This record gives sequence, structure tokens and C-alpha cells, in this order.
Amino acid sequence: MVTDRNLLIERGGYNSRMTSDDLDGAVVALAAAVRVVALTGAGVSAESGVPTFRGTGGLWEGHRVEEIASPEAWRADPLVVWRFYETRRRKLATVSPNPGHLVLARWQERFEEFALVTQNVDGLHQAAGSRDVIELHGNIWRVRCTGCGAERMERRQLDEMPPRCPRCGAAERPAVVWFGECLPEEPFERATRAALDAELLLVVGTSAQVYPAAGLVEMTAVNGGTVIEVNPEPSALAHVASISLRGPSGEILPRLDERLGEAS
Ligand code: BJW
Ligand code: ZN
Repeated sequence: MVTDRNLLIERGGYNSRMTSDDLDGAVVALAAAVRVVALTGAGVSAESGVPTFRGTGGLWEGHRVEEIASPEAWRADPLVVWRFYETRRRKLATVSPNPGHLVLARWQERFEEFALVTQNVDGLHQAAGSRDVIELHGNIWRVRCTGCGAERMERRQLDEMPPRCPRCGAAERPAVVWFGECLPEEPFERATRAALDAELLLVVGTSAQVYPAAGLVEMTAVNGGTVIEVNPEPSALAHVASISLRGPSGEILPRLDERLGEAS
């Protein structure tokens, strides 16, 4: 008989660090949960070919993300900032959701209450079919006028950088949240309520180094909710997790989903 433990041993690599007990525990916790929240980060898109911010490949032309995703960088040189974002946008235009995104999209049907909170700006959860995604750090496909504040979707390749507002002609910036900027109020409030109410919070593919998003994990834990981490590496909040599933989310989430299907 092929058991999870056989599979883990056979597959080696990341999965050899996850025991079948961890997976069993996660399945039991998920099967019993009514109010479930998933908080995702860049790692959930890694298997779609989207680079993460930190760790290997976390630099862009020698800049750390903190240096370029900031109002100071924008003030110093909007063109450098736009080149960074336009390079990412063009790359993102060629990628698709991976099995991890697809499972999270299916889970909006599986659980009575399911909230998907993401730090990602890539729109891949929506492309996978997730509705009502709570975007904490904005969306790379939206631009915001620095003059009148109007926002619009702009998916086309930019022939002028920075693009200009069709209403007032001022420079537009990416409608994303940079360091030192407040998170958009309504999504952050919704995420906070969901995290405080959650019986179970899955923390998927985030280093949990950036606040206030990472603070959501602590909110669930302090309120007595179960935290399950899905990440090949321990995040900064790994100690808060009751269960750690060490591996790529594009493999772990489908296995959890399959096991949940068998359990129901
Ligand atoms: C896999 C995988 C696979 C790999 N499967 N996993 C001290 C304490 C508390 C807060 C602060 C502080 N000092 C400064 C602050 C505030 C600051 C902050 O948190 N800084 C820290 C870095 C210290 N936060 C802010 O400024 C925020 N605003 C704020 O606090 O407002 C209040 C305020 C106002 C005024 C003054 C002061 C405070 C705003 C934060 C905005 C973050 N913006 C970015 C850019 C968005 C736009 C863009 O995309 O360009 O958001 S930065 C970047 O980091 C992006 C991400 O959403 C965010 C989080 O990164 P994430 O997703 O965790 O990615 P990585 O790369 O870090 O991790 C990837 C993970 O995936 C790893 O763990 C891998 O192992 C894993 N992985 N492959 C699953 N296959
Ligand atoms: Zn304008």
C-alpha cells in the first residue's frame, strides 16, 4: 500500500522534512474548520515562475525591494521605479496560476466561510477563479494618478513611463503599497476581522517579515485559532504555527485537497 509516509520518503527533498503526522494533523484540522482564512505571499506564485522578493533572486538590478518599492524611490526617479514594475508586468503577462492557486480557488466552495487574503499584487488568485480576494498590497495591473487620485486598470504594455492620467494629465504610479505607506483601509479591516474570527489560518508562501500583514498570523494565534504554515522554509512566524508543512505550495495544497476529499 502506498502511504503518505512512503510518498514522502520516496520524493525526498522538501517533503522529507514533512511527516505524515503533520499532513494528517492538517487534514483533521481543516476538515473540522468552518471559518478558514488563507494568507498568501510571493511563494504561492513561485511555481508559476514569479520571483519572490527575498532570498535567491531577490534583487532587481542590484536594488533590494525595500529600496525600490518606496515613496522615496519614486520621488528620486519615477522612471527607475516604473522600469522595475513594467519589467514585472511584462513577465507576469506570460504566466498562469499553478495548482496551489487552483486549490485555494476551490476552497471558497469547500468551507462555509473562507477568506483569501493576499500580499501579492500579481492577480494570479483571481486568474485561478478566486472571488473577492482581499488584496493587502494593491494590484500591479492598476495605476493611480498622483494628481487627482483616480485609479484605472492598465494591462497594456506602457509606451510612455510614467503613464499619464487621462483625466488630469499628471503622472500615474502603480496602485501598490510601498514601504512606509498605509495599507488600503477596507481590505485591511476585512482581513483583520477574518483573522480574528478564524478557527484556522493557513499561512502560505510568505516570509512573514512585512507588517502589518504578518501581524494577522499573530491575531489568529492569540485568539486561539490554529495556524498552519505551508512553506519550504520556516518563516519569521513559524514558531506561531501549530503545524508546519514544509514544501512547495503547488504540491502541498493539492495533497491536502485530495486528502480532504477522501475525508469528507
Ligand atoms: C514558497 C515557495 C513555494 C518560496 N511554495 N512557499 C518594524 C516592525 C514592524 C513594522 C515595521 C518595522 N519597520 C518598518 C516597518 C513597517 C514596514 C515593514 O514591515 N518592514 C519590514 C521589512 C521590517 N511595513 C510597511 O511599511 C507597511 N506599511 C505600514 O506599516 O504602514 C504603517 C506605517 C506608515 C508610515 C510609517 C510607518 C508605518 C507597508 C508594507 C508594504 C509592502 N510592500 C511590498 C511591495 C508591494 C508592491 C510590489 O509587489 O512591488 O509588498 S514589499 C514585498 O514584501 C511585497 C510583499 O507583498 C511583501 C511580503 O513579501 P512575501 O510575500 O512574504 O515574499 P518574500 O519574498 O519575503 O517570501 C517568500 C516566501 O515564499 C519565503 O518564505 C519562501 O521560503 C517561500 N517560498 N517558494 C511556498 N514554491
Ligand atoms: Zn489625474
